[in-house]
Amino acid sequence: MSSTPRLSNASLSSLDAQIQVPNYTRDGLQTGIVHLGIGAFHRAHQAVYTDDAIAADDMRWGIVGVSLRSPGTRDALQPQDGLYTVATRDGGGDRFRVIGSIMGLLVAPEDPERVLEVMAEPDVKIVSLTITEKGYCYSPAAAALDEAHPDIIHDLANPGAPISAIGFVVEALARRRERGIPPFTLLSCDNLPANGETLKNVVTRFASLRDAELGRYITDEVAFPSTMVDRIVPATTDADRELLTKAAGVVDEWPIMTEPFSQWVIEDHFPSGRPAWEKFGATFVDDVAAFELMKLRLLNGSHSTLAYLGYLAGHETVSDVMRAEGFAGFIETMMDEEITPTLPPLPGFDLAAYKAQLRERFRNPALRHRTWQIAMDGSQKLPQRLLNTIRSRIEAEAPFPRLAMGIAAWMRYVTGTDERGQAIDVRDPLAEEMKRLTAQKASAPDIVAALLGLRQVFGEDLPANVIFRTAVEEALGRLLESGAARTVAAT
Ligand code: CS2
Repeated sequence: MSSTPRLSNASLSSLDAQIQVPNYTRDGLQTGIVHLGIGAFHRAHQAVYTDDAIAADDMRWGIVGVSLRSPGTRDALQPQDGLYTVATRDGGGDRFRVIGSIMGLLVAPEDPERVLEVMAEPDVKIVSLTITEKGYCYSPAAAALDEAHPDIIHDLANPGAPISAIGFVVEALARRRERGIPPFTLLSCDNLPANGETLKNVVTRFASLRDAELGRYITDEVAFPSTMVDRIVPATTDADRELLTKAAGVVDEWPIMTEPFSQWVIEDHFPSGRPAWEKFGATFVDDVAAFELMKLRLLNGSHSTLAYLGYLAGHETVSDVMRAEGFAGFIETMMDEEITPTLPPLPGFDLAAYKAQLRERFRNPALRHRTWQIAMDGSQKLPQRLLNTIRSRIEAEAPFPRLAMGIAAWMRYVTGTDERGQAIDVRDPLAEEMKRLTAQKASAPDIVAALLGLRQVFGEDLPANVIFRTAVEEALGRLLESGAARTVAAT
C-alpha cells in the first residue's frame, strides 16, 4: 500500500493515464458557490457539472462544501486538497475521473461564523443545497416550516450561530443585505416537489419570524429556482475504497461510486449569474414541475417501494430485488398502470423509453445500492414519492393496489422487526415514535390506524379516506400473512 500515492494536487500528474484529471490549474479558482450538505450525491452530480464548466475556462465557480453535521467528508478530502474520484460503473466496466471543483471544506458546527462569512463574500453567487428531506425542518405533508423543530427554535434564539441550513441561509442573506452585497441565488437540489418554492417557503417564513422586513426582502429579492436532479449514488463502502486503490492505483479516502446516467433540469433564474452548466448536459427550462413529478413518482416512488418490499423479502441491494421473482413485473405494472396516468404531459418526451431505462438502471449489477439505505427517512419521503400519487388516483376514482403495497411495506418495516423476527435498524426522524405507536399492535387494521395518526406524513385527508385505509389494510394484511416475497410473486 505504501507505494500507492494518496490523491492530492501533488500526485495528480503521476496518476495512471486511464484516470481523467482536472485540466486546469486549481490555484486560480475563485469561490462562486457554497454548497450545504457536501455528501456523495452532490459530489457525483452538481460538482461534476461544475468541474466541466471550470475546465472550460470559467474559474469563477469553485465550490466551498459545508458539512452541517459530521467532519467525515472534510477529514477525508482535506488531505487530498478537496480532490476525489468518481467511479462510473455498469456491467461494462469502470471509468475513473478526478473532480477538482471543490476547493474548500468546512464543518459548520466547528466554526459557524466562518461558514457565514464565506457565504457573505461578494464573489459567492450561488448557495446550493443537498440537505435531504429532513434538512428542510418542515412538515412534509404541508411543505411548511416546522416551527416547533428544535433546530429552528435554536436558530431563532441564536441567529448569529445557527445549526440548521435554514438558519445559515437567512443569517448570511441578512449580513449581505446589511453590507449592500446583492443576495446569492438559492439552489435546492433535493428530491422534493417544487424544491425551490418549498425552500423559499421555509426560508421566508423563518426570516419573517426573525424580522418582518428581512422576510419581505428575501421574498422580493432572492431567486429560488427549482431543479430536478437525478443520479443513483450508493453510499461509499470500504470495499469501494479498496476497489479504487486496486483498479486505479491511487489511495482516495472518499471516492464516489455511481452510474453512467446523470440528469439535471433547472429553472433558469440566476440574477447574479451561473456556470454554463447547459454546455455539459444540464437542461434549462421555464418550469421544472412536470420533470420533477415524473422523476419523484416514477424513480423515487419505485425505489422506495422496491426498498421496503425488497428488504422485507431479505434482499440487500436494488439489483438483487430486481432479479427476484415477480419484482420487475410488479414495478413495471406499478409504473405503467398506477403512476403514469397521474403525470402531467411532457410533450415530445418519450416516457416509455424513460421508464424502460429506469428499470435498466435499477438492474445495474455493478452498483451495490442497499435497500436499507433507500429505506431511510421514509416518513419524509413517502408524501412526495407515493402519497401524492395515491391522492391523484383517488381523485380519478382509479385503483392503486401496488402503491398501497408500497405504503404497507413501509408500515411493516417501521414496526422495527423483520419477517424472521430480527430487529430492523430503522433510521428516520420519527423512528422512535413509530416504534412506540406500533408496539403491541399485531393486526393490519391496528398498525394502519396507529401510523395514520402521523398527520405530518399523511395529512388530514388520507386518514379519513375509507378507500385509502381499506387498500392499505388489505395490502398489509397480505404482507403479514404471506411475507413480502410471496406477496409480490403472487401479485
Ligand atoms: C433514493 C435516491 O435513497 C433514496 O431515497 O431513492 O437517493 C435516488 O437514488 C436518487 O434520487 C436518484 O436520483
